[in-house]
Amino acid sequence: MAPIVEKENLSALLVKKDDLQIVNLDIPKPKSSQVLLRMGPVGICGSDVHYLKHMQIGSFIVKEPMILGHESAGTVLEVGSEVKTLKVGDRVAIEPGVPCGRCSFCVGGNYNLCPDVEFLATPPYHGSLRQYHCHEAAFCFKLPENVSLEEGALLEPLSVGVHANRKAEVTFGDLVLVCGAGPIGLVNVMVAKAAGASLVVCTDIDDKRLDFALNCGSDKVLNVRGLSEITAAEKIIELLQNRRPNRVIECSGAQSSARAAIHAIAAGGKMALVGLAPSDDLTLPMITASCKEVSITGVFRYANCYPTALNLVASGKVDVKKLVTHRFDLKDSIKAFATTFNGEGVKVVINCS
Ligand code: NAD
Ligand code: 572
Ligand code: ZN
Repeated sequence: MAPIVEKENLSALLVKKDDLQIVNLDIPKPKSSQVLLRMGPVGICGSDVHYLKHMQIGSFIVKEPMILGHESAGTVLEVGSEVKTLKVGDRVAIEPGVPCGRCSFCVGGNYNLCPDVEFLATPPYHGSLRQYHCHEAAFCFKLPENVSLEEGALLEPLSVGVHANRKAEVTFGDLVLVCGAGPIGLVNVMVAKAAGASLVVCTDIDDKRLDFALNCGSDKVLNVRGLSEITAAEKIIELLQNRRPNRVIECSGAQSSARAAIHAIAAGGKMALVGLAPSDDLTLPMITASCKEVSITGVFRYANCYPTALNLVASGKVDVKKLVTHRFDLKDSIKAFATTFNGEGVKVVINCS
Protein backbone atom coordinates (compact mmCIF):
# COMPACT_ATOMS: atom_id res chain seq x y z
CA MET A 1 0.00 0.00 0.00
CA ALA A 2 1.41 3.42 -1.01
CA PRO A 3 2.09 5.62 2.01
CA ILE A 4 0.28 8.95 2.13
CA VAL A 5 2.99 11.51 2.71
CA GLU A 6 0.93 14.67 2.56
CA LYS A 7 -1.15 15.57 5.61
CA GLU A 8 -3.30 18.24 4.01
CA ASN A 9 -6.63 17.67 2.38
CA LEU A 10 -7.32 21.06 0.84
CA SER A 11 -11.00 21.23 -0.10
CA ALA A 12 -13.21 23.81 -1.87
CA LEU A 13 -15.87 24.36 0.78
CA LEU A 14 -19.04 26.37 0.13
CA VAL A 15 -19.45 28.08 3.51
CA LYS A 16 -22.23 30.56 2.77
CA LYS A 17 -23.74 32.35 -0.22
CA ASP A 18 -20.94 33.52 -2.56
CA ASP A 19 -18.34 32.38 -0.01
CA LEU A 20 -16.14 29.55 -1.25
CA GLN A 21 -13.13 28.83 0.95
CA ILE A 22 -10.14 26.56 0.46
CA VAL A 23 -9.87 24.79 3.80
CA ASN A 24 -7.84 21.93 5.16
CA LEU A 25 -10.04 18.99 6.24
CA ASP A 26 -9.20 15.51 7.50
CA ILE A 27 -8.21 12.86 4.99
CA PRO A 28 -11.14 10.41 5.08
CA LYS A 29 -10.68 6.67 5.64
CA PRO A 30 -12.24 4.32 3.08
CA LYS A 31 -15.02 1.97 4.19
CA SER A 32 -14.55 -1.69 3.25
CA SER A 33 -16.38 -1.18 -0.09
CA GLN A 34 -14.63 2.11 -0.89
CA VAL A 35 -11.37 3.40 -2.29
CA LEU A 36 -9.41 6.43 -1.14
CA LEU A 37 -8.54 8.60 -4.13
CA ARG A 38 -5.92 11.27 -4.71
CA MET A 39 -8.10 13.64 -6.67
CA GLY A 40 -7.07 14.92 -10.09
CA PRO A 41 -9.18 17.18 -12.31
CA VAL A 42 -12.67 18.31 -11.31
CA GLY A 43 -14.90 20.10 -13.84
CA ILE A 44 -17.13 22.94 -12.69
CA CYS A 45 -20.79 22.26 -13.45
CA GLY A 46 -23.55 24.87 -13.65
CA SER A 47 -25.07 23.34 -10.53
CA ASP A 48 -21.88 24.02 -8.51
CA VAL A 49 -22.05 27.69 -9.52
CA HIS A 50 -25.78 27.78 -8.76
CA TYR A 51 -25.21 26.46 -5.23
CA LEU A 52 -22.42 29.04 -4.75
CA LYS A 53 -24.68 31.90 -5.81
CA HIS A 54 -28.02 30.77 -4.30
CA MET A 55 -27.27 28.00 -1.70
CA GLN A 56 -30.14 26.04 -3.24
CA ILE A 57 -31.49 24.37 -6.37
CA GLY A 58 -35.23 23.69 -6.13
CA SER A 59 -35.82 21.79 -2.90
CA PHE A 60 -32.11 20.99 -2.40
CA ILE A 61 -30.89 23.52 0.16
CA VAL A 62 -27.32 23.89 1.44
CA LYS A 63 -27.84 23.99 5.22
CA GLU A 64 -24.29 23.06 6.27
CA PRO A 65 -20.98 23.97 4.61
CA MET A 66 -20.62 21.70 1.56
CA ILE A 67 -17.63 20.73 -0.58
CA LEU A 68 -18.48 21.37 -4.25
CA GLY A 69 -17.66 19.32 -7.36
CA HIS A 70 -19.03 16.18 -8.99
CA GLU A 71 -17.27 15.92 -12.38
CA SER A 72 -14.10 14.19 -11.24
CA ALA A 73 -11.37 11.62 -11.59
CA GLY A 74 -8.51 10.46 -9.40
CA THR A 75 -5.91 7.85 -8.61
CA VAL A 76 -6.44 5.01 -6.13
CA LEU A 77 -4.28 5.40 -3.01
CA GLU A 78 -5.88 2.80 -0.76
CA VAL A 79 -8.53 0.09 -1.21
CA GLY A 80 -11.10 -1.06 1.33
CA SER A 81 -10.90 -4.67 2.55
CA GLU A 82 -13.73 -5.93 0.29
CA VAL A 83 -12.62 -4.20 -2.90
CA LYS A 84 -11.51 -6.70 -5.54
CA THR A 85 -11.95 -4.65 -8.74
CA LEU A 86 -9.37 -1.88 -8.22
CA LYS A 87 -5.80 -1.65 -6.99
CA VAL A 88 -3.48 1.08 -5.76
CA GLY A 89 -2.31 3.24 -8.67
CA ASP A 90 -5.40 2.68 -10.86
CA ARG A 91 -6.67 5.88 -12.46
CA VAL A 92 -10.46 6.09 -12.29
CA ALA A 93 -13.41 8.23 -13.36
CA ILE A 94 -15.86 8.80 -10.50
CA GLU A 95 -19.57 8.31 -11.12
CA PRO A 96 -20.91 10.77 -8.53
CA GLY A 97 -24.30 9.24 -7.67
CA VAL A 98 -24.25 6.20 -5.39
CA PRO A 99 -27.78 4.75 -5.18
CA CYS A 100 -29.16 2.48 -2.45
CA GLY A 101 -29.00 -0.63 -4.68
CA ARG A 102 -32.12 -2.12 -3.08
CA CYS A 103 -35.19 -0.08 -4.08
CA SER A 104 -37.39 -0.97 -7.07
CA PHE A 105 -35.68 1.68 -9.24
CA CYS A 106 -32.22 0.32 -8.46
CA VAL A 107 -33.28 -3.29 -8.93
CA GLY A 108 -35.07 -2.34 -12.18
CA GLY A 109 -31.91 -0.72 -13.58
CA ASN A 110 -33.08 2.90 -13.35
CA TYR A 111 -30.83 3.68 -10.41
CA ASN A 112 -30.75 7.36 -11.39
CA LEU A 113 -34.29 7.55 -10.00
CA CYS A 114 -33.35 6.05 -6.59
CA PRO A 115 -34.88 8.35 -3.96
CA ASP A 116 -31.97 7.67 -1.61
CA VAL A 117 -29.13 8.31 -4.04
CA GLU A 118 -26.12 10.02 -2.49
CA PHE A 119 -24.94 12.39 -5.19
CA LEU A 120 -21.72 14.37 -4.79
CA ALA A 121 -22.20 18.09 -4.10
CA THR A 122 -25.96 17.77 -3.80
CA PRO A 123 -26.96 18.64 -0.23
CA PRO A 124 -26.53 17.04 2.25
CA TYR A 125 -23.60 15.25 0.54
CA HIS A 126 -20.14 16.72 0.05
CA GLY A 127 -18.55 16.81 -3.39
CA SER A 128 -15.13 15.79 -4.62
CA LEU A 129 -13.37 19.15 -5.17
CA ARG A 130 -10.65 18.24 -2.69
CA GLN A 131 -7.27 16.57 -2.60
CA TYR A 132 -8.47 13.28 -1.08
CA HIS A 133 -11.88 11.70 -1.41
CA CYS A 134 -13.37 8.27 -0.62
CA HIS A 135 -15.83 6.73 -3.09
CA GLU A 136 -17.64 3.42 -3.56
CA ALA A 137 -15.38 1.23 -5.73
CA ALA A 138 -18.40 0.05 -7.75
CA PHE A 139 -18.86 3.63 -8.96
CA CYS A 140 -15.23 4.12 -9.97
CA PHE A 141 -14.33 3.25 -13.57
CA LYS A 142 -10.75 2.29 -14.34
CA LEU A 143 -9.34 4.37 -17.19
CA PRO A 144 -7.30 2.73 -19.94
CA GLU A 145 -3.84 4.20 -20.66
CA ASN A 146 -5.07 6.24 -23.62
CA VAL A 147 -7.68 8.11 -21.55
CA SER A 148 -6.44 11.00 -19.41
CA LEU A 149 -7.73 11.86 -15.93
CA GLU A 150 -9.22 15.05 -17.40
CA GLU A 151 -11.18 13.01 -19.94
CA GLY A 152 -12.19 10.76 -17.05
CA ALA A 153 -13.66 13.75 -15.19
CA LEU A 154 -15.55 14.79 -18.32
CA LEU A 155 -17.23 11.38 -18.54
CA GLU A 156 -19.73 12.88 -16.09
CA PRO A 157 -21.31 15.48 -18.41
CA LEU A 158 -20.73 13.07 -21.33
CA SER A 159 -22.87 10.51 -19.49
CA VAL A 160 -25.71 13.05 -19.40
CA GLY A 161 -25.37 13.19 -23.20
CA VAL A 162 -25.35 9.39 -23.52
CA HIS A 163 -28.46 9.07 -21.35
CA ALA A 164 -30.36 11.85 -23.16
CA ASN A 165 -29.54 10.40 -26.59
CA ARG A 166 -30.70 6.98 -25.36
CA LYS A 167 -33.93 8.44 -23.97
CA ALA A 168 -34.59 10.28 -27.26
CA GLU A 169 -33.67 7.04 -29.12
CA VAL A 170 -31.22 8.80 -31.44
CA THR A 171 -29.89 6.46 -34.12
CA PHE A 172 -28.45 6.29 -37.69
CA GLY A 173 -29.86 8.78 -40.16
CA ASP A 174 -31.75 10.86 -37.60
CA LEU A 175 -32.28 14.60 -37.98
CA VAL A 176 -31.46 15.93 -34.52
CA LEU A 177 -32.15 19.32 -33.00
CA VAL A 178 -30.06 20.13 -29.93
CA CYS A 179 -31.30 23.29 -28.18
CA GLY A 180 -28.64 25.13 -26.15
CA ALA A 181 -24.88 25.00 -26.77
CA GLY A 182 -23.65 24.98 -23.18
CA PRO A 183 -21.53 22.04 -22.01
CA ILE A 184 -24.60 19.80 -21.85
CA GLY A 185 -25.88 20.74 -25.33
CA LEU A 186 -22.36 20.22 -26.69
CA VAL A 187 -21.97 16.71 -25.26
CA ASN A 188 -25.36 15.89 -26.73
CA VAL A 189 -24.20 17.11 -30.16
CA MET A 190 -21.10 14.91 -29.87
CA VAL A 191 -23.05 11.82 -28.80
CA ALA A 192 -25.75 12.31 -31.48
CA LYS A 193 -23.07 12.43 -34.20
CA ALA A 194 -21.33 9.38 -32.70
CA ALA A 195 -24.71 7.58 -32.69
CA GLY A 196 -25.02 8.15 -36.45
CA ALA A 197 -27.30 11.18 -36.70
CA SER A 198 -27.13 12.38 -40.30
CA LEU A 199 -27.69 16.05 -39.51
CA VAL A 200 -27.48 17.90 -36.20
CA VAL A 201 -28.72 21.47 -35.82
CA CYS A 202 -27.80 23.28 -32.62
CA THR A 203 -29.43 26.48 -31.38
CA ASP A 204 -28.33 29.09 -28.89
CA ILE A 205 -28.60 32.84 -28.33
CA ASP A 206 -24.82 33.32 -28.17
CA ASP A 207 -22.69 33.17 -31.33
CA LYS A 208 -19.54 32.16 -29.44
CA ARG A 209 -21.31 29.09 -28.08
CA LEU A 210 -22.61 28.29 -31.57
CA ASP A 211 -19.03 28.41 -32.94
CA PHE A 212 -18.18 25.90 -30.26
CA ALA A 213 -21.07 23.70 -31.38
CA LEU A 214 -19.70 23.68 -34.96
CA ASN A 215 -16.31 22.65 -33.55
CA CYS A 216 -18.04 19.85 -31.61
CA GLY A 217 -19.56 18.39 -34.78
CA SER A 218 -22.85 20.22 -35.22
CA ASP A 219 -23.66 20.37 -38.95
CA LYS A 220 -25.69 23.57 -38.72
CA VAL A 221 -26.28 26.20 -36.04
CA LEU A 222 -28.95 28.82 -35.49
CA ASN A 223 -28.94 31.90 -33.29
CA VAL A 224 -32.53 32.15 -32.07
CA ARG A 225 -32.09 35.43 -30.17
CA GLY A 226 -35.07 37.69 -30.87
CA LEU A 227 -36.84 35.13 -33.06
CA SER A 228 -40.45 34.18 -32.36
CA GLU A 229 -41.02 30.50 -31.57
CA ILE A 230 -42.65 29.95 -34.96
CA THR A 231 -39.87 31.74 -36.87
CA ALA A 232 -37.24 29.75 -34.98
CA ALA A 233 -39.07 26.53 -35.90
CA GLU A 234 -39.28 27.57 -39.57
CA LYS A 235 -35.56 28.37 -39.69
CA ILE A 236 -34.66 25.04 -38.08
CA ILE A 237 -36.69 23.24 -40.77
CA GLU A 238 -34.99 25.31 -43.51
CA LEU A 239 -31.56 24.33 -42.17
CA LEU A 240 -32.61 20.68 -42.43
CA GLN A 241 -33.41 21.17 -46.17
CA ASN A 242 -37.13 21.49 -45.54
CA ARG A 243 -37.31 18.49 -43.23
CA ARG A 244 -38.39 18.49 -39.61
CA PRO A 245 -36.11 17.10 -36.88
CA ASN A 246 -37.34 13.67 -35.77
CA ARG A 247 -35.34 13.89 -32.55
CA VAL A 248 -34.95 16.86 -30.19
CA ILE A 249 -32.71 17.17 -27.16
CA GLU A 250 -33.59 20.33 -25.24
CA CYS A 251 -30.58 21.51 -23.21
CA SER A 252 -31.24 25.22 -22.65
CA GLY A 253 -33.98 25.06 -20.01
CA ALA A 254 -35.61 28.06 -21.75
CA GLN A 255 -39.35 27.81 -22.25
CA SER A 256 -39.27 29.56 -25.65
CA SER A 257 -36.71 27.01 -26.83
CA ALA A 258 -38.76 23.98 -25.77
CA ARG A 259 -41.87 25.54 -27.35
CA ALA A 260 -40.08 26.25 -30.66
CA ALA A 261 -38.82 22.66 -30.66
CA ILE A 262 -42.37 21.30 -30.38
CA HIS A 263 -43.39 23.48 -33.33
CA ALA A 264 -40.41 22.23 -35.34
CA ILE A 265 -40.44 18.52 -34.54
CA ALA A 266 -41.72 15.91 -37.02
CA ALA A 267 -44.90 13.94 -36.36
CA GLY A 268 -44.03 10.86 -34.37
CA GLY A 269 -40.85 12.56 -33.15
CA LYS A 270 -39.17 12.07 -29.80
CA MET A 271 -38.02 14.89 -27.55
CA ALA A 272 -35.85 14.64 -24.43
CA LEU A 273 -36.02 17.45 -21.88
CA VAL A 274 -32.57 17.79 -20.33
CA GLY A 275 -32.58 21.52 -19.50
CA LEU A 276 -34.06 22.01 -16.06
CA ALA A 277 -34.62 25.32 -14.38
CA PRO A 278 -36.32 24.00 -11.23
CA SER A 279 -37.64 27.43 -10.25
CA ASP A 280 -39.32 28.15 -13.63
CA ASP A 281 -41.77 25.49 -14.76
CA LEU A 282 -42.42 25.11 -18.50
CA THR A 283 -45.69 25.84 -20.29
CA LEU A 284 -45.60 23.88 -23.54
CA PRO A 285 -47.95 23.67 -26.58
CA MET A 286 -49.24 20.22 -25.63
CA ILE A 287 -52.11 20.16 -28.15
CA THR A 288 -49.60 20.58 -30.99
CA ALA A 289 -47.40 17.92 -29.38
CA SER A 290 -50.33 15.57 -28.99
CA CYS A 291 -51.67 16.01 -32.56
CA LYS A 292 -48.17 15.13 -33.84
CA GLU A 293 -47.94 12.20 -31.39
CA VAL A 294 -44.68 13.60 -30.04
CA SER A 295 -43.15 11.52 -27.25
CA ILE A 296 -41.67 13.82 -24.62
CA THR A 297 -39.39 12.25 -22.04
CA GLY A 298 -37.69 13.60 -18.97
CA VAL A 299 -33.98 13.09 -18.39
CA PHE A 300 -32.61 12.81 -14.87
CA ARG A 301 -28.84 12.43 -14.76
CA TYR A 302 -27.99 8.93 -16.10
CA ALA A 303 -27.83 5.23 -15.31
CA ASN A 304 -25.45 2.66 -16.77
CA CYS A 305 -23.89 5.31 -19.02
CA TYR A 306 -20.28 5.57 -17.74
CA PRO A 307 -19.05 2.46 -19.60
CA THR A 308 -20.49 3.75 -22.89
CA ALA A 309 -19.14 7.27 -22.30
CA LEU A 310 -15.71 5.75 -21.59
CA ASN A 311 -15.84 3.64 -24.76
CA LEU A 312 -16.78 6.70 -26.84
CA VAL A 313 -13.70 8.54 -25.54
CA ALA A 314 -11.28 5.57 -25.58
CA SER A 315 -12.23 4.70 -29.16
CA GLY A 316 -11.76 8.30 -30.31
CA LYS A 317 -15.40 8.65 -31.41
CA VAL A 318 -15.88 11.57 -29.04
CA ASP A 319 -13.20 14.15 -28.22
CA VAL A 320 -14.50 15.47 -24.93
CA LYS A 321 -11.32 17.55 -24.27
CA LYS A 322 -12.63 20.06 -26.81
CA LEU A 323 -15.00 21.35 -24.14
CA VAL A 324 -12.22 22.57 -21.85
CA THR A 325 -11.50 26.30 -22.18
CA HIS A 326 -9.82 27.02 -18.83
CA ARG A 327 -7.72 25.15 -16.29
CA PHE A 328 -6.94 26.26 -12.70
CA ASP A 329 -5.20 24.87 -9.62
CA LEU A 330 -7.30 24.05 -6.55
CA LYS A 331 -5.89 27.08 -4.69
CA ASP A 332 -7.34 29.29 -7.47
CA SER A 333 -10.85 27.78 -7.27
CA ILE A 334 -12.48 31.15 -6.59
CA LYS A 335 -11.08 32.51 -9.89
CA ALA A 336 -12.20 29.31 -11.62
CA PHE A 337 -15.78 29.74 -10.39
CA ALA A 338 -15.76 33.41 -11.42
CA THR A 339 -14.68 32.37 -14.93
CA THR A 340 -17.69 30.05 -15.24
CA PHE A 341 -20.08 32.50 -13.59
CA ASN A 342 -18.98 35.33 -15.91
CA GLY A 343 -19.68 33.12 -18.92
CA GLU A 344 -16.05 33.42 -20.08
CA GLY A 345 -15.53 29.75 -20.77
CA VAL A 346 -17.36 26.58 -21.64
CA LYS A 347 -15.87 23.93 -19.35
CA VAL A 348 -13.57 25.10 -16.58
CA VAL A 349 -11.47 22.39 -14.91
CA ILE A 350 -9.77 22.61 -11.52
CA ASN A 351 -6.76 20.43 -10.85
CA CYS A 352 -6.57 19.14 -7.27
CA SER A 353 -3.19 17.44 -7.47
P1 NAD B 1 -25.51 26.44 -19.69
O1 NAD B 1 -26.26 27.51 -18.98
O2 NAD B 1 -24.04 26.56 -19.82
O3 NAD B 1 -26.09 26.27 -21.17
C1 NAD B 1 -27.37 26.64 -21.56
C2 NAD B 1 -27.26 27.28 -22.93
O4 NAD B 1 -28.57 27.57 -23.40
C3 NAD B 1 -26.47 28.58 -22.91
O5 NAD B 1 -25.41 28.54 -23.86
C4 NAD B 1 -27.52 29.63 -23.27
O6 NAD B 1 -26.99 30.70 -24.02
C5 NAD B 1 -28.50 28.80 -24.09
N1 NAD B 1 -29.83 29.37 -24.23
C6 NAD B 1 -30.49 30.22 -23.41
N2 NAD B 1 -31.69 30.54 -23.92
C7 NAD B 1 -31.81 29.85 -25.07
C8 NAD B 1 -32.83 29.73 -26.05
N3 NAD B 1 -33.97 30.41 -25.93
N4 NAD B 1 -32.62 28.91 -27.11
C9 NAD B 1 -31.46 28.22 -27.23
N5 NAD B 1 -30.45 28.30 -26.33
C10 NAD B 1 -30.63 29.09 -25.27
O7 NAD B 1 -25.88 25.10 -18.96
P2 NAD B 1 -25.39 23.59 -19.17
O8 NAD B 1 -24.38 23.25 -18.14
O9 NAD B 1 -25.07 23.33 -20.59
O10 NAD B 1 -26.73 22.82 -18.75
C11 NAD B 1 -27.87 22.98 -19.53
C12 NAD B 1 -29.13 22.63 -18.77
O11 NAD B 1 -29.14 21.25 -18.49
C13 NAD B 1 -29.30 23.34 -17.41
O12 NAD B 1 -30.67 23.69 -17.28
C14 NAD B 1 -28.95 22.25 -16.41
O13 NAD B 1 -29.57 22.42 -15.16
C15 NAD B 1 -29.48 21.04 -17.12
N6 NAD B 1 -28.93 19.77 -16.71
C16 NAD B 1 -29.83 18.78 -16.53
C17 NAD B 1 -29.40 17.52 -16.23
C18 NAD B 1 -30.41 16.46 -16.08
O14 NAD B 1 -30.09 15.43 -15.49
N7 NAD B 1 -31.61 16.63 -16.61
C19 NAD B 1 -28.03 17.26 -16.07
C20 NAD B 1 -27.13 18.30 -16.26
C21 NAD B 1 -27.59 19.56 -16.58
O1 572 C 1 -24.31 16.32 -13.67
C1 572 C 1 -25.45 16.15 -12.97
C2 572 C 1 -26.24 17.40 -13.01
N1 572 C 1 -27.53 17.35 -12.87
C3 572 C 1 -28.23 18.49 -12.94
C4 572 C 1 -27.60 19.69 -13.17
C5 572 C 1 -26.23 19.67 -13.29
N2 572 C 1 -25.54 18.53 -13.20
N3 572 C 1 -29.58 18.40 -12.80
C6 572 C 1 -30.41 19.59 -12.75
C7 572 C 1 -30.80 19.83 -11.34
N4 572 C 1 -31.40 18.64 -10.78
S1 572 C 1 -32.28 18.79 -9.43
O2 572 C 1 -33.13 17.66 -9.32
N5 572 C 1 -31.24 18.76 -8.15
C8 572 C 1 -30.57 19.90 -7.77
C9 572 C 1 -30.96 17.55 -7.53
O3 572 C 1 -32.93 20.05 -9.46
C10 572 C 1 -30.65 17.39 -10.92
C11 572 C 1 -30.24 17.20 -12.35
ZN1 ZN D 1 -23.43 18.42 -13.32
